[in-house]
Amino acid sequence: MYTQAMSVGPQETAAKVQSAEDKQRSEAFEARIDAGDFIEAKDWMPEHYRKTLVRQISQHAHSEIVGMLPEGNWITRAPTLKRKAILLAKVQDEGGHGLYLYSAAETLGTSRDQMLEALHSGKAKYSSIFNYPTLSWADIGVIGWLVDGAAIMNQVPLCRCSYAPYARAMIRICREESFHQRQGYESLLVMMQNGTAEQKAMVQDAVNRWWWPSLMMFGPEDKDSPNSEQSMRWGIKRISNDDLRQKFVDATIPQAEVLGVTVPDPDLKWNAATEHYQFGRIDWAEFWRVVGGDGPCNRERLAARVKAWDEGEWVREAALAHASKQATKAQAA
Ligand code: BYC
Repeated sequence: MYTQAMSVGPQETAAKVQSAEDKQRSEAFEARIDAGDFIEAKDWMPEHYRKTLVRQISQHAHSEIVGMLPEGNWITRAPTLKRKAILLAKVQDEGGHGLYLYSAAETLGTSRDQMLEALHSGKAKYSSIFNYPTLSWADIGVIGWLVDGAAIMNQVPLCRCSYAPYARAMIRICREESFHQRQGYESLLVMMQNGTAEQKAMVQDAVNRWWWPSLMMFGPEDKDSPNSEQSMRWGIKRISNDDLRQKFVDATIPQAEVLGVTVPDPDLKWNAATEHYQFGRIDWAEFWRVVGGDGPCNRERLAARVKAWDEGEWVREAALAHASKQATKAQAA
């Protein structure tokens, strides 16, 4: 009886063989990661690695697409033709970044429809920063300078992400982000150097509102970041949330001095011993409120995306009908 209970049926044998194979594959995968190899879409990968990538890349894609909204709001109100053309190009670039990133995520076996469904139902996240309003033209310059500046700091290391399709998408995205950052800084410089007192005050007011949310873009402190350890281990993230945030502050404060603006942090000071700026406490309660859906513009942003999706249904249907007509023609030929 005891031996009967211990005997292994064909299904259990298959499961054992399967798990032995998985163990071998998993060890080979980890060895490739340790050797600094890049992983391609068709390579074997652990399910958790795949899920982590789909989560991060799709959130990143959603951030680009939702990120078009606060700026798109100002295209018709840009002060000159030159600024309008720049802003149009920037917002179009962001649409393009979203599309590369959705494509990179699709290589992992999740469809674009599934990702968009997750966004529209409120299940998927996108960057907290896009839940703040753009109240004046200076906000557009500050988004370029601070938000794109923070984005580049976070995204340059992603060009070396262990998942090759994501890393390749990031190379192109970073080149464009660098232009986005510079155009924002330049537009602020013009206002600060040649503008009226009101324009200068408008820039300072925008910096005051965007500074802390920009620092929050890097995510929670390392000690409170549940995904960091494994993502760093797998080479998905190369630099931690706190280290990137510090690099951003160190790079940005000298730029603020050149502009002639201050950041709204009474505790900010240069620490000669560490050779870094020390900064005050981030309001993490605000961060989690915004991430949880209760920021100043969360509902408005999601409603705008859902409306665009619903109103675009006829375009998707027409594109599919055209593609199937072309396929039938090609078959007949
Ligand atoms: N906002 O364990 P953690 C742009 C979530 S677009 C919202 O540290 P992870 C641009 C996080 O997802 C810029 N949620 O997570 C576009 C996690 O929740 P789940 C977008 C955030 O993934 C247009 C939880 O908090 N950039 O540049 O290891 C115009 C715990 O966090 C945020 C990217 O997406 C946040 N700020 O690290 C202008 C870059 N931070 O998923 C500009 C790619 C954290 O477990 N992404 N959370 O439910 C990343 O590098 C990483 O995903 C993060 C977070 C550093 C953001």
